Amino acid sequence: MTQTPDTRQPTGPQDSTSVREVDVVVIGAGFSGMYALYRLQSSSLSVIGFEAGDGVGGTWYWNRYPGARVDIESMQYSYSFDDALQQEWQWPEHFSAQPDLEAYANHVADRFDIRDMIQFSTRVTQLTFDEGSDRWHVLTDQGDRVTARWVIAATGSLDATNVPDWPGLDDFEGDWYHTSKWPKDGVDFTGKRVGLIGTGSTGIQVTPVVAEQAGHLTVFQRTPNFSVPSLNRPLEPDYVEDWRQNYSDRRKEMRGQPLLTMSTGTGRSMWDYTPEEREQIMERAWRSRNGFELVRCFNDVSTDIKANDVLAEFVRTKIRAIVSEPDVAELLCPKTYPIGAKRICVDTGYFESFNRENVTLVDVHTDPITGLTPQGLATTAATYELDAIILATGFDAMTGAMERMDITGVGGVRLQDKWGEGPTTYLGMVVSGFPNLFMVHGPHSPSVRAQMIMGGELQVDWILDVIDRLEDTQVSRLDTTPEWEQMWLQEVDTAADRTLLGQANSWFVGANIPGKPRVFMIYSGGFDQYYRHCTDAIDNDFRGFELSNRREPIGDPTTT
Ligand code: NA7
Repeated sequence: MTQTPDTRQPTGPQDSTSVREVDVVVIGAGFSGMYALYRLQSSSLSVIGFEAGDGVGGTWYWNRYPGARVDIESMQYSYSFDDALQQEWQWPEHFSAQPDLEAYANHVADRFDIRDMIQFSTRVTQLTFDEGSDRWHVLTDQGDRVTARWVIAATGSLDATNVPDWPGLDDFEGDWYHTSKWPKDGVDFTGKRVGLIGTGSTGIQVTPVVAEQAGHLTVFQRTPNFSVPSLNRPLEPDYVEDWRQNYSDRRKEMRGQPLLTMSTGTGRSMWDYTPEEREQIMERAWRSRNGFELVRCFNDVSTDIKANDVLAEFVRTKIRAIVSEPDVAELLCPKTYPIGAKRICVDTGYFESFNRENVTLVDVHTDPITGLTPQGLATTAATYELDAIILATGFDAMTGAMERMDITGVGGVRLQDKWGEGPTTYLGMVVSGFPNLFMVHGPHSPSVRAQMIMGGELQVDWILDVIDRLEDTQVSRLDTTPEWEQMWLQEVDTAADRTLLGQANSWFVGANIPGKPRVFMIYSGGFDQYYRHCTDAIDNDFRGFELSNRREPIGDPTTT
């Protein structure tokens, strides 16, 4: 896999002896990191942003695989902080493709002069807390040494790639690609025998596009997924105008919603309706072009297994109607977990792809992959000759990005060790023993269980409000305690227990990574509730936090 070097940014290694001092380091220039930098522009704090990629956009910079597209409506999946921006930006389609999202990120970076605040092609490799000065010492892979009073890790929920530990990967004589590290120049699969492993949101988006190009596409499926047709199309001018005229009210409404999106559901129980009425409502939702809103057409689908079964069977019936070969259709029907317990996918012709002559589905649940060979891939049942392999195998989600940085907090404790049995946080944003370090979309926050651009804005607003208040009162250290982490863990578990989310082996519970502790990693009580917890904590005299001031001269623990 190759990445094209970016010549736009001067990012060479720094003089390894010089240590830069700033007030705030922001890690990551995805949508949340960019918003943090934008907000910090107007503060008196000095700031530097580090970004591993050579451009802005985060998830939408890295995930440039064929078919990459967001599963939330474009008019909603955008920043809300600036009305002029939302009035002027023109989304081409109802569900935006990766190039449009990346273009939007670049537009925002230029429009608000954010780019100069970021050092690109620079990965933060080490964070060490200096207890003497209450500062973080930050090292990068470019040799930068920076100290900061505050660190905002906007490193994303889905950044650390999961490449399964199969024997033979290095011996494979063809090319292999992980979808989230896709070459910038694209890949030409014309006439090739391509293997695609993984049928999550990503694999489901890749399949129809690569099927059009490849000589033959073999899809290796371990677990089938529920997917709804996006019915994507160009945005109609009247629709856009309507949104523009009502943006302010709609954003307000979205902020009060659990998923930070406009709800199109009935808001009522499935059992309030006759079977015929239910069928009509589900059919309307299937054709509604509102993506995963299907799971919200009744308010008990995510909590009542019987209601869930009815909707799941509705989708299975759709799959059986689309896929002409009954055995293949049956294999594509999810039956082992409730609908919505894994994030439901939104596709463009996924199930239809299996009606093509050049697409084959292979069940690697029954016959698992045993490894790669020089010529292709082997399962316990057969071998497959392939010219190229696409890994749509997902991420070491939620904790991976943080754990892959070497983070050492108070008393020399490493974050990886502290999280050995699963992550602990307070409000999904801070970790006890790791003072002055904030995470955006971190474990135990709503993360992907809400519209992530607006969720990121709200978390960043909260973080900067905290920093502002502490700066005013000369507090140099903000920490939380293990007791408050346990309280929040309980809150996360209680919210999850009210739903059916725990019944799937998904990355929500870390089940996709062998050996990862199985704990619920996402706050699923709704962003509206979540934010109430966050603001209440500040309003109640920083409930759950320990504040202190022990600012002393700066040492440099990385040199000792
Ligand atoms: P996901 O949803 O984690 O999907 C990864 C897929 O890869 C899934 O089908 C996995 O099967 C499969 N997988 C992973 N490891 C293996 C091995 N060892 N063998 C066979 N198959 C494997 O990642 P995505 O990138 O699709 O989507 C991530 C999020 O992005 C998504 O939820 C949206 O929020 C956007 P499994 O289901 O674990 O059996």
